[in-house]
Amino acid sequence: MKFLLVILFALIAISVSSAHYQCGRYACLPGHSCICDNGIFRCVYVCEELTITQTITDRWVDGAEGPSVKVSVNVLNHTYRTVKDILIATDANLNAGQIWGAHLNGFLLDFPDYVSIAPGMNHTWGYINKGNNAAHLWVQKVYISA
Ligand SMILES: *[C@@H]1O[C@H](CO)[C@@H](O)[C@H](O)[C@H]1NC(C)=O
Ligand SMILES: CC(=O)N[C@H]1CO[C@H](CO)[C@@H](O)[C@@H]1O
Repeated sequence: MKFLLVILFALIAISVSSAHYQCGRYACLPGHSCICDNGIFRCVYVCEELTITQTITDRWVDGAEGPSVKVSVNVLNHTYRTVKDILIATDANLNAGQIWGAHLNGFLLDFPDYVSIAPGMNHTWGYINKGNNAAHLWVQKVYISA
């Protein structure tokens, strides 16, 4: 019985941690962005610091697979400081083999360690999505240096 309770609590802990995610000592709600500004963490609903612009550059229909789109994504730094450690979330089932310039881990995308975006500059990456539309993407986490 005690053993079962331990398992139950472990399962609750797992489900809570997948719904919320850690942002310094805060837990952000799904769909919010964690911003670490010079060591200060905060959860925001609209991430004005980084803007994601998606452009569909190609589309095709494969007999068995149906429609697909090729999407180019610009991540624009809207701050006056350099940003790095960017984590972008999606709710789409992207294929890790059909993404360039970013790395997929479950429903999160990150970038090689050397990627940082200077003020007013973009980081461009891309992916292929099933269907006729670009995937829903949002900023999950960003670090703004001092
Ligand atoms: C960054 O991306 C935006 C949106 O696609 C574009 O309007 C802008 O010209 C780009 N800026 C640079 C410096 O590439
Ligand atoms: C669109 C754009 O360039 N936004 C801001 C990005 O950062 C630069 C410089 O830090 C600002 O001047 C821009 O307004």
